[in-house]
Amino acid sequence: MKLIFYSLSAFLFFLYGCNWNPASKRAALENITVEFYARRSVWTAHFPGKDHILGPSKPWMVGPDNPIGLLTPEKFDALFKKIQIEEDSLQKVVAQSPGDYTLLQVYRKLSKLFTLMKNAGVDTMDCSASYDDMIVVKEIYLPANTEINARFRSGDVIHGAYIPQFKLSAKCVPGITTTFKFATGKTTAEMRKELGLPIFDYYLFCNNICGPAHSQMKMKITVVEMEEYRKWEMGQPVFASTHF
Ligand SMILES: [Cu+2]
Repeated sequence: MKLIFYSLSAFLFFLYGCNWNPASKRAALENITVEFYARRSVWTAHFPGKDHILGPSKPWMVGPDNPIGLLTPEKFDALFKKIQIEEDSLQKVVAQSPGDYTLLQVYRKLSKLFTLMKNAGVDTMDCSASYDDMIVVKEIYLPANTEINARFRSGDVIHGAYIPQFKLSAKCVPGITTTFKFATGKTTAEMRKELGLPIFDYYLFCNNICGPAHSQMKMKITVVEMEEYRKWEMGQPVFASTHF
C-alpha cells in the first residue's frame, strides 16, 4: 500500500514538474537557431542566415576580425597553405643541420601537429554555409513566443548562460557544444507594461564566475513580434560582406 502511495506521489510530482515552466507550453510557430559564443567576458551571437545552417567554426581561426572563428572555404584554404609553407621551411632548416638531434625532434613534433590539423576533418565540412551567417555582439533581437534552438560554446573558460525569464541556464564549456531549447514569451514592450517598469530588458547573463569582468558579461535581448524580428535580421550584415 505504502509503495503505491509513494509511487503515485512521485508520479504526481513528476507531472507537476513537467508543467512548471509556462514558457515551455507556448505553441512554437517557428524555430530559430542561435549559437552563443562566450569569450573574454563577451557574448557573441551567431545566426545561421538564409540557409538555416550554422557555418563551422574552429578556435584556431579566432581573431580580431573573426570573433568566433568562423570558417569559409577561402579562410580554410589560406590556413592550409600557411601550414604547408611553415612545414616546408622547417624541413629545409632540418636538412641544413643534419647532426642537430634536438632540432629534428622539434620538427617531428611540429610535423605531427601539422598532420593532425590537416586531418582534423575540416576540409570535409561545408564551409560555404558561413557566407550568409551573421555575427552579432552586445544586443540581439529575438521573436516573441518562438522556440529557440540555442547552442552554447566557450573560447576560454567555463561560462554560465542564464536568462532568468526564459528559465534558461546552461554551461558553456571549452571544446563542447551545449544545446538547450527554450521558448521566448512576451515582447520586451509587453513585459515593461506588465511589470510597470519602463526600463525592463531581457538579458543573457553569465552566472559562472569567469574572470575580472564577469559582472559585465551580459547581452541585451530585445524580444519583438516576428515581423519586426525579420526586419532586424534583414538589416544585419552577413559574414561574407564583412570579411571579404
Ligand atoms: Cu562568463
